[in-house]
Amino acid sequence: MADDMRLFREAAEELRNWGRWGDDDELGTLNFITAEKVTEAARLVTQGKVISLGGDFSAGGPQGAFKFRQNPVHVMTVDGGDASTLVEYGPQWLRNAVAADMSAFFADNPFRFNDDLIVMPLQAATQWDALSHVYYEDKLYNGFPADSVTSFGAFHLGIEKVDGKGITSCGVLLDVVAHRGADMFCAPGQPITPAELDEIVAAQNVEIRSGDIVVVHTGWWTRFLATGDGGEAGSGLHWTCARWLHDHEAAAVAADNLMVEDPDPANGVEGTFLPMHMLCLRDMGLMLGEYWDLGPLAADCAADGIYEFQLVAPPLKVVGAVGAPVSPIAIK
Ligand code: UVW
Repeated sequence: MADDMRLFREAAEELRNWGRWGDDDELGTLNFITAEKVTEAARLVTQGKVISLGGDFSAGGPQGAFKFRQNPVHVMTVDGGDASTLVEYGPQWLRNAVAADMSAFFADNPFRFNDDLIVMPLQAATQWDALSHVYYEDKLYNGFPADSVTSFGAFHLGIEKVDGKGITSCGVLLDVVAHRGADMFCAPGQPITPAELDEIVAAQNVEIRSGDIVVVHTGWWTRFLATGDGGEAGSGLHWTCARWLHDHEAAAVAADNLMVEDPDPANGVEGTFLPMHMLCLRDMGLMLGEYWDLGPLAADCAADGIYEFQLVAPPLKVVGAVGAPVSPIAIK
């Protein structure tokens, strides 16, 4: 049964970090990542293993279920055909315009190259939600006005603002799939509760410390790779996990599913959608990573029993963007 709005309002009051790192702060809980924390993360590298947590950006991506997001459209703008045929056979106007421009490259010259172009929503695949992604009641994180996100982009809390933090820290994988004995996929209707996170922390014999990035394996991406169905909801964190992340001073949270949190309104707060997004992004200033590919990392952690790693996950620095693609890596 959905919780009521009164509980949400109480949580928002208690968890709100506005002013905690100054009135002009645009980093939120990334402030928990100190120089000492970055050094601590580097010390987790002992085996020389590099594990990619990034999904593919391709026409076969997870988009399509929501009409406002599409999969990437990737086209070539220069390829080998241009070198071998365009100069010789292209229509005159094209030869004038392009071939002339490229004659230095293509004529009497062994050098050849390919170029390409991509059109896509910044939220198409593995991504970070910037703090400007979600707001309510006309306010963004730290009280910045919602109308500071304009058709020119976000003047406050754009993704490029996190540049100074990397984003890199200690990552800790919490493997819900293994804990539930699930095959690939945590079924819808069973949100991950704070108590379950505590159980997983105990079972894995790990600790969540200030500045850690919490990485939650639900199995959704592995399931998507197997079925190609990007519309399946699956479960995620119950909205009350926002408090758990707050109490552990997590720097950020990432998961392998669509929204990190459980999207089922029956498990949320009656009268609103995605309450954990609202609390994390707008009240706490805590970024959400979505569509991460966590299958290989989970397999590796199960094999060596080590669930902590150096996480390196810098978003693409798109100025004013409210989210950005990322190809995170875990290094052990
Ligand atoms: C919304 O919150 C609308 O999207 P996302 O799941 O990408 O954060």
